[in-house]
Amino acid sequence: MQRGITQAVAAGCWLASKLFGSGGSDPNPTYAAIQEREWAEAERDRAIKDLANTRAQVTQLVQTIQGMQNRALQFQQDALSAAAVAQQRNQEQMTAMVAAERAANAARFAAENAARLATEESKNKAKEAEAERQRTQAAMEGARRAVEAVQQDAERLQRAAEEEKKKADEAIAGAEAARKAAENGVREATAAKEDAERRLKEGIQPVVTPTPREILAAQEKIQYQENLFHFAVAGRAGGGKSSLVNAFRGMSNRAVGSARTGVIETTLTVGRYPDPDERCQHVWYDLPGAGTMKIPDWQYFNAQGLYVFDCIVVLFDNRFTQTDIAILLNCRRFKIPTYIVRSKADQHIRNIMKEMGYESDDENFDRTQRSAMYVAAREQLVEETRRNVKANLAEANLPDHKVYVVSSSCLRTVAKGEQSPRVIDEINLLNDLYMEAQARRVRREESEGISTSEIGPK
Ligand SMILES: Nc1nc2c(ncn2[C@@H]2O[C@H](COP(=O)(O)OP(=O)(O)OP(=O)(O)O)[C@@H](O)[C@H]2O)c(=O)[nH]1
Ligand SMILES: [Mg+2]
Repeated sequence: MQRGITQAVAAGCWLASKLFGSGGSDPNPTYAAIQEREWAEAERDRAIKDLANTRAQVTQLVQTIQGMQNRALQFQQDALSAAAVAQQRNQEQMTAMVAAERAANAARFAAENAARLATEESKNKAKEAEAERQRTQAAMEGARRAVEAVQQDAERLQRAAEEEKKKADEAIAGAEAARKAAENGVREATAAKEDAERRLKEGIQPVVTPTPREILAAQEKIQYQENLFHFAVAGRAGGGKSSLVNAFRGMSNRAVGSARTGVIETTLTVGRYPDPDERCQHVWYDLPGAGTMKIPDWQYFNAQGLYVFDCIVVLFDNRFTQTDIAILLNCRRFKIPTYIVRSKADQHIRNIMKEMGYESDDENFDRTQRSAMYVAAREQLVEETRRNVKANLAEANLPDHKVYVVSSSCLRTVAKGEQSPRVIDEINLLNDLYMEAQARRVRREESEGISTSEIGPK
């Protein structure tokens, strides 16, 4: 625009200069010059006009440009403001972004850290897991070896057990054989025992005959003297033998020099007790009890050397037994005078009275009733005793024999020459024994001259 205006002005000026010359006027212009001049002037006016128009246009343009510039400026300012705002926002966004980035970085760092820690932890855990796995594997290996060892042990034990079982079976078989052999032995022994008992019952004497040497030894043992009469009291253990010997000698069981007595197996060796009355020349022998574990029944006679005594009192307490029968059979074989005596009559009578209903502390029983009962009990005792012994003797094929029922206390009283209201057979027994001794003395005097070495079974 500016350049157009300038060119229009320059063209008008050139035209004017052409028409009017520079500095000098033609005093007689021609018509052509006048027309040219007028054309130039018209051109000049038109150019001026154009110039004015152009100037107006330029002004308008300038204004428009200014308006546009203003608007552009405004736009620019707005843009600047917007840019500032945008920049502000951008700044804020940047700040936010920076913060976000920082946060992201922090988060990433934290995440990385956590991841690293987690990785380390997982690595550690993996290591621990590996160590644990190795430990477990080692433990499993140990357990497997232990199981193998146990299995081997079990197999070994099984083999040992089988071996032991085999041995045990063999031992059982051996034991069974031994048991059968033992049973056979027992059967044979029982048969032999039964045979011996049967033979005893049938009166067959045991085939045990003492030699002259044994007889002499037995005589020496009891200090046998030809001028003395040797009484032995034999029988089952606890029957009252020692008490009877003491009673024969007129002594109580507690007296000094008396034979020892008691409720358990008391007399274990033969006791020699001379009668206190030297005139009668009796010697009493207290024997150990028969039928104990130490000496069986059938050995008793020979074991105690009973074959050397002049007279044997077979004493029993409650039952007349096979033991007593065995002694009697041997006495018969050796022709030794025997006296069957039942002891403890006082005790047995008391027991029978109790069975009859008597109670010692019962006031309903007066003296007369008590005496009557005592007599009845005594009769019962004597009668039952004799009947029982008789039956047993008969069963053993022995001849009937008198039975003396005595109590040691009463016998002691009588032996001392005193009287007793409770006498049963005590006086008879003493008399018969003395008579026996007397008869032997007579026999000895008749057979004077027979040497001691010839004394043997009578
Ligand atoms: N009531 C009463 N008891 C008697 C009688 N005889 C003996 N006793 C008692 O019976 C028990 C045994 O008497 P002992 O004389 O030792 O009998 P034992 O036969 O010599 O005994 P062992 O030597 O062991 O074989 C003792 O407590 C005596 O007091 C009796 O006639 N009447
Ligand atoms: Mg005794």
